[in-house]
Amino acid sequence: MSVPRGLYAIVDPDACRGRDALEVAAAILRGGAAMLQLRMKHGSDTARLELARALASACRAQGVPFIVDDRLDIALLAKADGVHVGQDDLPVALLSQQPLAAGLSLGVSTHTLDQVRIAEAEGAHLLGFGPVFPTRSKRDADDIVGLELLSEAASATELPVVAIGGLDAERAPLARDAGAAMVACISAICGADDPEASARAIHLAAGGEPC
Ligand code: 3NM
Repeated sequence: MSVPRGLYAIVDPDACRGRDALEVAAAILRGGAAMLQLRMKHGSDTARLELARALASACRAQGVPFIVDDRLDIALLAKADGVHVGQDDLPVALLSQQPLAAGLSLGVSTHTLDQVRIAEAEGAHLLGFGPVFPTRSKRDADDIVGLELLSEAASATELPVVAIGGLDAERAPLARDAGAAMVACISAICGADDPEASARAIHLAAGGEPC
């Protein structure tokens, strides 16, 4: 999968202010997103799979790669394009050797330069790096990495680095200038009054192609 530029939209039903996550995602896709990830920490697996399938179909219709957070099983059942894991989730060293995951894009959350180098060596295809700015969307967030370390991370790897944590349209150009291939957001899009307009502004500010 080639890696586009712009907004890496993370759809988290908990961040949608009570609105339907699929409708919020549809608005985000209309605004423009280079990739879209489902992050669903609460709810049943039935609900998770149902939403993943619906999002996979909406993303496919727009030609936007669809990624599932944490869960290889849900990613496979929903025919997603990839799976994203954190440092305490399924190890990318295993996923990259696992025939079941062959063909899936493997993303890994990293927070230090060592983690960047290790994830690349273990077979990741794309790296999240953060939190670049303070975030309220992740309870157990690591220490703030800042723009300087983001720039070092982008230089330390051949892989595309996705900046995450506290990003919005104003900060997206800073992350792009620091070397981020994409800018990931939860609250600035899912929690926005107008998710479509917000996605469009961030996608363009992050260097994405107008859609
Ligand atoms: N991962 P918002 S920060 C899911 O640093 C997540 O790896 C992070 O949400 C990391 O755009 C984060 O609302 C939350 O700040 C990002």
